[in-house]
Amino acid sequence: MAYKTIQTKTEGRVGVITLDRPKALNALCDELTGELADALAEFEANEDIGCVVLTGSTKAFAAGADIKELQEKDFVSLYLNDPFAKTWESVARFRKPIIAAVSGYALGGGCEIAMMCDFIIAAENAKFGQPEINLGVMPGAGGTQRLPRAVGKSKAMDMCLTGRMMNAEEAERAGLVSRLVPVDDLMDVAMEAAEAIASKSLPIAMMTKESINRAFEIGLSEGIRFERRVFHSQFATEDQSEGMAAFADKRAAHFKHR
Ligand code: CO8
Repeated sequence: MAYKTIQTKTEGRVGVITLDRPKALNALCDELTGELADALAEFEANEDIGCVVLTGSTKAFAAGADIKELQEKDFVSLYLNDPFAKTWESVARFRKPIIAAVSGYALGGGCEIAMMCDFIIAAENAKFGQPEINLGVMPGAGGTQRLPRAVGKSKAMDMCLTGRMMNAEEAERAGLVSRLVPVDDLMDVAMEAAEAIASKSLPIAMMTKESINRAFEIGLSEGIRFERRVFHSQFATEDQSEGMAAFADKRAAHFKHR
């Protein structure tokens, strides 16, 4: 499908979505969020895709929701028809692994979308922030919930209440990002990670993601019980047989994603 505000491509079993509104620092307007949801649906439906990389430009992953559009909203219109809800759901509930490759600004909804991904690989120039308080609102796409889970209460309060940005080093120290890389290496490193994930069994990778995400929803003993059930069920897959046989035969596994 041809998009206007994003670009998509596939490389092997990896799908890449690049946010592409350079003049507005990839601000998340209605059109872009709609296209992002459509692109994710396409990759979700495509069995040949095993992992997705979501990225922006060198200067901005995304500088937040489009403030010029947000300015026009009122309570009732947002309440009746939140234009972003479909997109947030489509990223947060995306079932395959998805990596955010962040360079430059990841602010407001941009930071929130990055946090909806499974992990964040950041370039050294990355800047994360929830500056909504400067606009007279608070984060509205999971920032007050996912940020404290990622960096703890103190830093989350600091960022959301002062609106200050966190640089890439601080973000890595705080656990918001999994890897910090030079700007020029960002896509190579992200693609390498995505290719590694996509080479594993897709159903097993999806179950792994589902199980880790459960840790943020339920208590420990229920989570362990969930993990054990899913682990047991994996012995019904062809890929479990292949993975263990390949180890015993001292050869590489050839997963069929079945
Ligand atoms: N929305 C719209 N346009 C933007 C945005 C934005 N978020 N960010 C940047 N732009 C535009 C600028 O207006 C400017 O356009 P123009 O050239 O036409 O004036 C262009 O992008 C370049 O921006 P700057 O000139 O400002 O570039 P600088 O390098 O000087 O500054 C900054 C970069 C620091 C990133 C600055 O642009 C900035 O502070 N942007 C706003 C950041 C922000 O406040 N983000 C939070 C937005 S609110 C939000 O995300 C809420 C999400 C929850 C939604 C849930 C809804 C239900």
